[in-house]
Amino acid sequence: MVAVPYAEEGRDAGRFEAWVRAGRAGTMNYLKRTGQNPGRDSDTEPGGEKGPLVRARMGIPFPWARSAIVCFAGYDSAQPRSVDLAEEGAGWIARYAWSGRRDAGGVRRPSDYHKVLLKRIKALEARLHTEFGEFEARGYVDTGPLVERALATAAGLGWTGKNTCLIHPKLGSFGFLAVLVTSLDVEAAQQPLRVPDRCGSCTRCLDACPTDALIAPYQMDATQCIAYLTIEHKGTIDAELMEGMGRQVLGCDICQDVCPWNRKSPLSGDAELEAREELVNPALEWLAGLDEAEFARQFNGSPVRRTGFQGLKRNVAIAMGNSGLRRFVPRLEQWAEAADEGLRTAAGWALERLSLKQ
Ligand code: B12
Ligand code: SF4
Ligand code: SF4
Repeated sequence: MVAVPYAEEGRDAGRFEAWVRAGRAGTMNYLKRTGQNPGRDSDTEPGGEKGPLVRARMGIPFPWARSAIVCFAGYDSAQPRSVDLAEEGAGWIARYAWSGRRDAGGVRRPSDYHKVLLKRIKALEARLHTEFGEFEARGYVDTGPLVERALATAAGLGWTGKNTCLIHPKLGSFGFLAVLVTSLDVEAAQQPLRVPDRCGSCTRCLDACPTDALIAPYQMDATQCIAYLTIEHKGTIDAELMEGMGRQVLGCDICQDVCPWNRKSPLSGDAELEAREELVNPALEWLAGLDEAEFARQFNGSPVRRTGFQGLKRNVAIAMGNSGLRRFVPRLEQWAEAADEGLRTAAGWALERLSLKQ
């Protein structure tokens, strides 16, 4: 639990503003909303309104806030890393998106950390109301108007690594953040100690990032990050970035998989966030062959849903181009005629790349 505004809020607000104004947020317009009209997109967009960025300071969206409870929920599992050798023709879906839970009949269904953790944050809020009575509160997992990693660092959960992830000294960085903003006061004596930066002279994440998205230690240009390209970016992907995307079809774990702080991170064992084995090193052929109904069956209620049916195919086409495997040519030829421009362009690029590799 940390009092808000926390001591380093001004510094963090400056970093966030500089990042957005430098264009690092790409098309993620929700990050650019301004204070005067939080419902609209940024003053950095043509026609947008001037004013402070809503997310930069807690006092803008939550003028009543006095404290925040920040939770870290580990999601590492006993599965391979994206940087390990994999079978020929395998793609990669990021670890956070593999999750599933068993229903009453024992069948594993997709689960999504947003929903799973929000339910827990709401349960925590209900318990606090029983103890402290009436107060204002809002719970968020990922989608709230706040910079969760900055808040988690202030709450003493870990440090911001050079890969920009929040690293917990014992649990590593494979963890989700969940926040409960409250109007409850915290005593000064209860303020958490900050965890010092333990990256030292290591630069593994910067060296391993295949698209050079980590432009400097602690700084990412999201427009070059594979997680952004495969999930957030709609339509056509810049051809210059496609080769670096390798076999990642949804999200990217590379800068965390090479991090020494994740070598011994404990396995989560969370029954609502179990790894769905079929999504670990998934065969590109399998993903390519999913029709819309099967896509919905596999991914409704899963974070994979966010990229959409066409988006996933586009990403698979790029991974096929990077595979060096000629057996994907017929599928790519079919996609090269697709109505969807993003998919068509990716398939055309992949065919060219495979022909160059002959
Ligand atoms: C937008 C977003 C993205 C974007 C941009 C990521 C980015 N680095 O900014 C994209 C789509 C690329 C992305 C990718 C991923 N994301 Co994301 N994302 C977010 C989101 C919604 C906002 C992040 C944001 O505000 N970015 C703006 C930058 C400026 O803020 P920041 O990254 O927190 O940066 C801080 C540091 O960089 C630091 N800083 C800046 N300069 C300097 C200089 C020094 C010297 C120091 C010490 C620090 C420092 O200060 C900044 C602000 O305080 C948050 C949820 C939220 N509401 O906060 C989740 C969140 C950050 N994402 C998360 C996850 C899990 C991921 C992925 C792992 C998913 C995946 N496997 O594909 C990757 C990780 C990639 C990476 N290396 O960060 C988790 C991170 C958990 C953790 N342990 O860190 C979050 C917190 C969601 C959650 N609730 O769990 N994400
Ligand atoms: S998630 Fe992947 S692309 Fe993004 S910074 Fe890390 S290694 Fe680079
Ligand atoms: S790989 Fe090294 S530099 Fe990067 S976050 Fe981990 S410890 Fe820090």
